[in-house]
Amino acid sequence: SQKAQKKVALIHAKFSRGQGKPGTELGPNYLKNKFLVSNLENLNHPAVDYADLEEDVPAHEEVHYNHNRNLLSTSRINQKLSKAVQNAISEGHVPVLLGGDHSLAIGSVHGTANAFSQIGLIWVDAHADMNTPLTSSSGNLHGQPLSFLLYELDKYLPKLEQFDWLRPCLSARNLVYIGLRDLDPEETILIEKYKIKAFSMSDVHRLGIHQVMKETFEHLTVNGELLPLHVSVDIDSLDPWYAPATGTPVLGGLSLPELMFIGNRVHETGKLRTLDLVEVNPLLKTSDSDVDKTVFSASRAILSFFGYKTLGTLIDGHQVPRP
Ligand code: 5AB
Ligand code: MN
Ligand code: MN
Ligand code: MN
Repeated sequence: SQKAQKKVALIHAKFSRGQGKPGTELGPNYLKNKFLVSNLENLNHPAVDYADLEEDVPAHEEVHYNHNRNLLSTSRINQKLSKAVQNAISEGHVPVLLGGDHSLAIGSVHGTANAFSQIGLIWVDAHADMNTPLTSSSGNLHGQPLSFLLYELDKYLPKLEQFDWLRPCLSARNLVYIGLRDLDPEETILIEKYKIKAFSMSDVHRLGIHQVMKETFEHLTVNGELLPLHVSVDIDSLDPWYAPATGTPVLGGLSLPELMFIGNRVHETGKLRTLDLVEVNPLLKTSDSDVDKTVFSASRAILSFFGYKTLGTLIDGHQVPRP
């Protein structure tokens, strides 16, 4: 029988104020389904409900900065999230953030970064999420988490007293993007200026996902050892064929098998420390099958990071019956 493996600490984050479309706060209730939980159990990574976070700032108390909305609620939930992630890791679990919008990566990555001396961050997304409050055209914080996290971008941030608790915690050198295909002009400048490792969809086609992962792990290896990994999966990294129910879909994305390949390769390294699955919005649908498809894809994507393969899983003690 297999040795006991880490538990998955599910962190439910019912939050949508990092962007303008209601619905991502419903994500956790859809993502924590029977298929996910029973398969995690079969994979020897049983799930525990670890934390339940929600937006708790009345709309009239929200703080805005120029056109950037909802700084107070975004700061507060991320501060709690960072603590939950750090606690879960210190108890020996692998936290899995069920979002919620991608502004939640501020707290999630901050938590992982503060639990280890150095981490590698793999950001799987159609977007670079590296705007600052000064470059963002939308004013949505879900397009800005990395500007709050990277040491190199600190000098571009205005002073925001709501985020007093937050210090940058990640070097641009330790970030790898996969799936990019919709960047804002300043994001392209920053990726170039700080030589950030970025695999666009075009790179995925040129190299193939196998080579992309090989180079990703090479890049995140320091002194011969792969860094502890935080993987932040935005469901819009997938092509809208696989994940239509999301706020900012972009054509020409990853296939579900490609995303599951990423997950399987990460699982094989044994270095996954935290996983985010964000931006599922069950209200953005033209039919119920749009939600089913998106949740199906998201569940399989999460499971792939814990060893779920299309070939199936060997269950402890399970036998083929004889007559
Ligand atoms: B997501 C855009 N760059 O800043 C912006 O879904 C889109 O977390 C951001 O990747 C998309 O508003 C944020 C235009
Ligand atoms: Mn995105
Ligand atoms: Mn994103
Ligand atoms: Mn495992």
